[in-house]
Amino acid sequence: MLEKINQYKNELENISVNTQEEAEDIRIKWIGKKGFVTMLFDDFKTVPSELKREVGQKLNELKLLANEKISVLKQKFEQINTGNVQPIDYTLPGFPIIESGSLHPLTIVKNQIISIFSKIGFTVSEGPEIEDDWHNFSALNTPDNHPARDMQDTFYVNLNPEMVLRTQTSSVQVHIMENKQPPIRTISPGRVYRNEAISARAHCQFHQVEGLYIDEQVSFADLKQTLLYFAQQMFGSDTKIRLRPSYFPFTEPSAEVDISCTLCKGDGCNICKHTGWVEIMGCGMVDPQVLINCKIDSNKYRGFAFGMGIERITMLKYRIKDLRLFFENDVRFLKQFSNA
Ligand code: 2NM
Repeated sequence: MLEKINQYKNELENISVNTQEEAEDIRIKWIGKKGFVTMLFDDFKTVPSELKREVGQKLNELKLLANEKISVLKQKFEQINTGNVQPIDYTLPGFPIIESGSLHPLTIVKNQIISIFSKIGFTVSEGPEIEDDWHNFSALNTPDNHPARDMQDTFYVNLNPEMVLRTQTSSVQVHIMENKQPPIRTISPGRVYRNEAISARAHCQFHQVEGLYIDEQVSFADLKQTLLYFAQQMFGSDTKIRLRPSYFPFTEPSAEVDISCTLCKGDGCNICKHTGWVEIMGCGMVDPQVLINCKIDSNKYRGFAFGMGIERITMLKYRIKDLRLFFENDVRFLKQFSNA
């Protein structure tokens, strides 16, 4: 009998079925009323009493094995019938996994600039990208013969000398000054266009934030402190600024603003071309003629203004070496800003 039990055990191990019906046949054949296992239990009566203990134990093992094997065979088809081939793990992420997008680095930095200036009372103003000559040039004291108007720099719309793609967002501020009396404290972020050959350092489209503050007692010292505040918020509290005399048609005096090189802390590196300083924007006191052009009393009011390229600030902040990356929308580039 022990031999038979062992033989049955081996047979059981090797059973496989292809249909639910086959599985049911196996059940009847093994543990049904006249099944192998059931019959063995009947035969148990004939086992000599000194062997009953050992044979009984083996027989029970065989019964367990048979029950287990048959329940596994049956389960296979129950799962297929209900469509649950495998138990569901509810903790797994959904499928297909939908990748979430991220903000463009220029948007991240633009938002940061807006946030920095809004803390000191600047509002945000926006305006059209297609402008007339007055708002883009004439009101800003840029005379007819000024090189900035040259065909090489400015995109004219349908070659109409009156309509241009704005070359700077100061055009937005002309609208503001025309429509609102001081105090004015606003920044204008937006896209601008210049007819330049595309390279690592130049593009025919880029983004600016220009700032304007007009009130009765606005001074150059206010301008300097505002720019220092901005530079330290943007690049860290140990950042220094330096102003160099410059020229813009719409400001007098005018200056270029440098920050101490964030990379080498002034020691000299490639980014600052070993000077310890990097240029980040232009600024100046609004030329009284610009105020007059916009119907603001230039005896009563004064203002400062500044303008920066968002690309430039972003390149410095994230050490990006090629301007073209901002406009190619290569996800391998964009992905890197998903945590920013
Ligand atoms: C700059 C540099 C200096 C500027 C001037 C004005 C306005 F409208 F008030 F005249 N807005 N922005 C300005 C001044 C822009 O960008 C390099």
